[in-house]
Amino acid sequence: MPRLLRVGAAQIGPIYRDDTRGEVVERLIALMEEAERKGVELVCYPECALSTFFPRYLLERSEAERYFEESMPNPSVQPLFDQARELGVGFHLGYSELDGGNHYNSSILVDKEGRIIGKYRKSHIPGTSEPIPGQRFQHLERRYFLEGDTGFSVWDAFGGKIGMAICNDRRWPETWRVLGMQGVELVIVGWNTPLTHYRKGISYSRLTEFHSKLSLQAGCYQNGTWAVGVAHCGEEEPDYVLMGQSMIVSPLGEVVALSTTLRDELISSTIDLDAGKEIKEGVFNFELYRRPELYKIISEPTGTNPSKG
Ligand code: ING
Repeated sequence: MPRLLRVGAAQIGPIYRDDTRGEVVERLIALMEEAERKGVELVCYPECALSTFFPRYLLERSEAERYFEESMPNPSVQPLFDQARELGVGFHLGYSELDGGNHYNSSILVDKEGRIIGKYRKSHIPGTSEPIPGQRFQHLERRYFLEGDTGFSVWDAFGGKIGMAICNDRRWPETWRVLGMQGVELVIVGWNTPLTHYRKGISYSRLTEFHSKLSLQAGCYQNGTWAVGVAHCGEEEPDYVLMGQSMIVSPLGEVVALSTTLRDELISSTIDLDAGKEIKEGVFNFELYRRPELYKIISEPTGTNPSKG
């Protein structure tokens, strides 16, 4: 009997600088209601799903603070938790977390009763902590967020083994392998990825969407896991466009659902959580084929060619 789970990627279009939490939560609830009508059991919202993607700005600390959640849930997002419990739908939510004075780029996994069953804090924080001179938009995640201290975990939930990653994490094979070693069957990863790379003139800007898809397809195939990738996307202000391409990817690396807009958009699929079994027992039978004694260098801080920064 296949272990079926109906999942949805609830892509969020532009959230403008002065949009209130209440306005955003209404949009999240509308997507959850659409998902429930389509039989979705687990709705996945993106990274930083409650506010504009503020790391593009150089802000005073007091201004930046307004984008952080001091508790989760809290009065602004409680309606989302209530609606989820009412509809019997679980969800994933990315948000900016303030915890004891520390600022993290975080995500939670919430069950169908509205209980938080897992929290993850983004490990790979891209961008810079100081603005790059002469650039109209910045990518100051390293100014606003600490590197996550949770590491990568897998939770027994929704009838399977669910893991979380956030945005830049998807680009690092270590993310996927650490989850894969824990038997992950579904990785949920939200993102805010500027279509025009935050460093001007970068050679790979033109490949932004390709590299996102490549990262998910490779991660899924090489670890025999499903992934729901979900974008916070669209033109959040003139000339600042975040990519979409929310997608659901199978353990064989196939894209089974793909968003086609840069707006609020739900894509969904009924996934078989056993679909990765054959490849995990075949090509990627870790116990039989892996050679960890040869891999030690990848747990070192840098390889033989440390980056010049
Ligand atoms: N955003 C981007 C991401 O990793 C980035 C940063 C963009 C890195 C393009 C490399 C290339 O998708 C976040 N929020 O991590």
